[in-house]
Amino acid sequence: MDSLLARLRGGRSSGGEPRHTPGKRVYCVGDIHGRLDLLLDLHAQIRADSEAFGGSLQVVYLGDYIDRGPDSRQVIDCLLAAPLTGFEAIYLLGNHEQAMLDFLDYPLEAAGWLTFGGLATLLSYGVRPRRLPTPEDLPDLAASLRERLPPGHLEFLLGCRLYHHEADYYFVHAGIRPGVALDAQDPDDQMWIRDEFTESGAAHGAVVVHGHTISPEPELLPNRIGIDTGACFTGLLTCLVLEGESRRLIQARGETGTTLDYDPLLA
Ligand SMILES: [Mn+2]
Repeated sequence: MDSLLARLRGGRSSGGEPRHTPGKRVYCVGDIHGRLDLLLDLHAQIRADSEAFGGSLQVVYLGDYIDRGPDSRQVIDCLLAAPLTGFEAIYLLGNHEQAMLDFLDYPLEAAGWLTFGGLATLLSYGVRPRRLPTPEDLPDLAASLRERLPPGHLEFLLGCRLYHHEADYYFVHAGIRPGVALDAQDPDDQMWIRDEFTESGAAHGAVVVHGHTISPEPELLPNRIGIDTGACFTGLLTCLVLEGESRRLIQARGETGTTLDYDPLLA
């Protein structure tokens, strides 16, 4: 009955507006895609914004830290250094991180990664293919990447979580499959789903905060909040700030990105 009521209320478990845990402020960061410049700018803004807050602080990163932009390795280094002192940090897994992990284990089957941003990540780790990779080059490229991963990077990627559900909010990289319970979602949907989720007006039992599908402006809808503003292409990295019933945005703006490819269907 409770969950039925929550569904009817569009993600609110207790009536009224969706709210987060009392006494807590959450900063949720969208898809970074190798834009260290924007991440550093955003962290500085988050530090300044949170200075006077007396409650507990949390930062949730929505995944897609790597690929496309120029500084994938440096972004992971930055996250590993946990520069937001005093914050509980939650790192979610994006489809691009999963694609990199797949490439390390199965270079031939997962070669598609190189065509949707992975080449930029290889370069950031100092792996420089001498030519456009052919199938016979792939095992060596994966081995070189594994060799060059600094200590902690693989562990970081393997430690990323698929979702974080707290109070009236459910954080996930891509989204969820409408009609399936939040605790029964498929990892492929959580990392990859697109239109079936973004075009659904259904109440999901929590407000789903996600990245993955680029929109020029953040989308604050009754059933979901999308904050992938396409940092690597647009130079705009978005952070959603949740506290009680309030929602606001902080954004880092930089130069329009230069990337190795642009296929929004694969973002
Ligand atoms: Mn994605």
